[in-house]
Amino acid sequence: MRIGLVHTPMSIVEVPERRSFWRNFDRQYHAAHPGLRPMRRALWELPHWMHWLGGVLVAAGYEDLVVLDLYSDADVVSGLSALDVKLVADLVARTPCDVYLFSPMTANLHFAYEIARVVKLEVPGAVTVFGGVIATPLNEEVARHPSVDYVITDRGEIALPRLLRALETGKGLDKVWNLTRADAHGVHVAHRQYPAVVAADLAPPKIDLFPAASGADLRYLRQVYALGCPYRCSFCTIQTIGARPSYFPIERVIEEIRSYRARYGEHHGIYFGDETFTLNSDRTLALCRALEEDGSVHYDCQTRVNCLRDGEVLSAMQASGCRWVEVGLETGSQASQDLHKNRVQLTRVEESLRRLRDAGLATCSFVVNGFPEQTIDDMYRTIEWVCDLLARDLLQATYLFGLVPYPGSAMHDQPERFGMEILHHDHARYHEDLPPVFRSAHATPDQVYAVFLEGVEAFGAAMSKTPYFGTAPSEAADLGSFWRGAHV
Ligand code: B12
Ligand code: SF4
Repeated sequence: MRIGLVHTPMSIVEVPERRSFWRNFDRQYHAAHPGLRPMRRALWELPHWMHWLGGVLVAAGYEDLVVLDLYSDADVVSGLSALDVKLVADLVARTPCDVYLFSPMTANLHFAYEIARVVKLEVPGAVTVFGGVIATPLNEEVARHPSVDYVITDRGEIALPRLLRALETGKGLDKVWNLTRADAHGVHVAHRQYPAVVAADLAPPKIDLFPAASGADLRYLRQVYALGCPYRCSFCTIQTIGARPSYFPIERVIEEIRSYRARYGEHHGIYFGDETFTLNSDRTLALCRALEEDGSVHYDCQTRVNCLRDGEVLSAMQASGCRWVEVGLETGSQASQDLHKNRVQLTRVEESLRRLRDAGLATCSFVVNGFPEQTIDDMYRTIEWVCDLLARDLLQATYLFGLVPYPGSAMHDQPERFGMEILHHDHARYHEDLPPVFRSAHATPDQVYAVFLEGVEAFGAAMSKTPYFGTAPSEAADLGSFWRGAHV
């Protein structure tokens, strides 16, 4: 059985204010990452789910795997929803498979449908299977799409090989769990769930899915130490990965890093994909010790600002090669923190950021514009606050995104609880660089978007500062084409 893994492209939203934002963001990033090479094409990172489930498939005896990369081909998409169907059809026709796997996000679900439609035309008889962060909460809707045969909800490690076996043998489809499918009689949802496979029991990833030359298209290599997050932020949709972090053995983490670098480039840094890298000090310290001993790894990670109080952990991170820490600040309003992001005390943020900086760690924040309980003035206050943190070198860089109530998030499922009126379900416009898809009592989508654009401009200007860590690349330096395009 030949299995195609489809890397669905993202739409392109041109926001002129983003140009200098990303340019200055990138200068800060390069300064903190000496030796970083610009990406040849913006693949950004390897699609993790493919390597992860690819490993599971190989372990189950399905070795004939092929990637259809429509993501890094700059010509496939123009604008929000125009897909070059001919290019897609050519690729699909050149890559006939028995089964095609899709893992779209919300904002590119429409592209995945369109590609599945082309698959059905070009390779009659091929089966399409959807899974992941949007197919899970919208399982019934996705299964009803005429070009989708099966939806696997939640974790896919057990369900996917069982589905493939049932398709191969023509038997036992009704015994596959985590499965949704539609036929002339309606939608059928399996009523049972497989347990999540603990990290230590997972098959090793299939490293070599992409050609080695794709290493030139990557910003970094993603590695997971712990999968899962115990917090419940109202806007987050990580329900597919579980609430209780499950840790990979440290030897396996180091081994995977070596294997990925051996294929895609020894120069690559690592991005630790753990939602909260510093959640458990003992665990983090154990990994840092192993990384320091190895001595060849430099890495980025992300965490929550309330999980940064242990000075020993911060020193160990610095000593083990950590160069860049991303923290979710989201908003400068304590009332919003309490509503959407439990356990973050704004009065302690500066202290945590100072501790990071003084430990020698560059810090970048995630900021979200447009929480529904906020007035326009509240939103401006967040922007001023973050600009001030940047100016005082407590932050080296920041992201800014518009709030999107993604299906699967608490906000989407109970908008009234948050004072939101969701205006439409055109998911192509569920995009963090576009006007909000909801209205609140305090602001219209246009008003919120105007603040967002000003925020992008203000943050871009604030990031033009001289870097606190490292040296900014010269104006003439080739940073690649990353900052010229859209990145959401
Ligand atoms: C890696 C990652 C990225 C990477 C790569 C994404 C990619 N296309 O490969 C990058 C950095 C590019 C990225 C960007 C963005 N991302 Co992102 N990203 C993630 C992240 C952190 C990890 C995904 C992952 O690898 N998880 C580990 C794997 C094992 O879990 P998994 O993907 O859920 O897969 C399991 C199951 O879901 C299932 N499964 C998944 N796919 C499939 C497919 C089939 C066929 C089957 C059977 C099963 C199956 O089986 C897997 C194993 O159990 C997630 C958060 C998270 N922790 O999941 C956000 C997440 C997916 N991203 C998100 C968002 C919003 C974005 C951005 C729009 C953010 C932004 N403002 O820039 C951009 C999109 C930009 C772009 N141009 O692509 C949201 C998605 C929201 C949504 N519901 O649509 C998430 C969930 C984060 C969040 N907190 O809400 N992202
Ligand atoms: S936003 Fe981060 S901390 Fe909050 S639930 Fe999602 S992964 Fe966890």
